Amino acid sequence: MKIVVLAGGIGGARFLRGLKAAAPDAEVTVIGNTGDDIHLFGLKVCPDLDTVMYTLGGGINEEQGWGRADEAFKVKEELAAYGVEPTWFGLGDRDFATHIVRTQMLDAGYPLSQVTEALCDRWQPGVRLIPMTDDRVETHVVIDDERGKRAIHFQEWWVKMRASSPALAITPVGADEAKPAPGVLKAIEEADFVLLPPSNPVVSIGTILSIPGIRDALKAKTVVGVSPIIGGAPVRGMADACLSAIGVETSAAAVAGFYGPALLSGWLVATEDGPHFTSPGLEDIAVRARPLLMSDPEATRALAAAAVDLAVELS
Ligand code: GDP
Ligand code: FO1
Ligand code: CA
Repeated sequence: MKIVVLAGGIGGARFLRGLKAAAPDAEVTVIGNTGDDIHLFGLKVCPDLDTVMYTLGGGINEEQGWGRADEAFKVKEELAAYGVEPTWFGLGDRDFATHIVRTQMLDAGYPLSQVTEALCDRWQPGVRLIPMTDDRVETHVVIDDERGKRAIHFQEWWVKMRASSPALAITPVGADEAKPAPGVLKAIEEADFVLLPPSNPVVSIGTILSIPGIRDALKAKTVVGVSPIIGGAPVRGMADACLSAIGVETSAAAVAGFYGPALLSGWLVATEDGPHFTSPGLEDIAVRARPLLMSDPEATRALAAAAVDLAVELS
């Protein structure tokens, strides 16, 4: 069985861990979001790719969901002592090594997809991890605060400001001219079905779908998604602030509507949301209510198994 998964960071990575347990023999290709990427201290940082790689490779900080386990912050302290900005983004010493290797290879001329493959040689995530594109795409957020109306990098809005200023717009800068990375369209074409984990619909899945060619390639496929929204709120993080920015309500039904029936064949909502799920215009999407909390390995496996079962049923 060949499965393609579009993934952001924590939600995507945890779902993938469940999928590996639910379908151990499947060949899984992960198309990772790179809109969160940022250049810091001369280094290229790819938070969502690293979160998937570390989570599946056993190197993640489990409590936090991002960054390395057993981490230290000596380099960060030294940079702060020099007064070097930014100080609001916490790169750990172990994590720094990943960004140094990545930047060195990019500077030598390797595309991000090959660099990611090389990093995965160490981590052996058990899936093929491909960035959505080798081109530079960065999500920017337009805000209007006491300093005026301006666009800032997504990480500044998310990490530094904790989304405290409402986003007037969220844009994947560079996406229009970007091409899917080598292997992305072929993996979709060859897949038995495609899964959308409970990743952020706007800045994770939405960004991947903004790369020309990817959404169209998915139209020919059975696509099953898992709602990141339970009972009208994101399970963690501030996805509601992203959904508000694009005028989409924070509910499982509204996210299904945002993806739309042209993309989604099946949609898993939380058990408690099942009875309230009304979907005018979405009658063609097969909706199933299941426990959606990835609270422990067994619950996560069962969730991924439910997504696979629905995809097999609809294929
Ligand atoms: P990020 O890139 O690290 O923000 O991670 P993703 O975009 O992959 O996923 C973030 C989304 O995961 C958030 O909107 C959460 O609501 C969702 N999420 C996190 N844990 C769970 C869970 O246990 N169940 C469900 N259904 N969604 C979850
Ligand atoms: N998130 C934070 O809230 N604060 C941080 O200092 C931070 C550092 C960081 C370093 C490496 C990395 O891969 C991820 C990091 N994240 C941090 C998480 C991450 O940037 C965001 O949660 C996502 O990009 C949003 O999806
Ligand atoms: Ca992300």
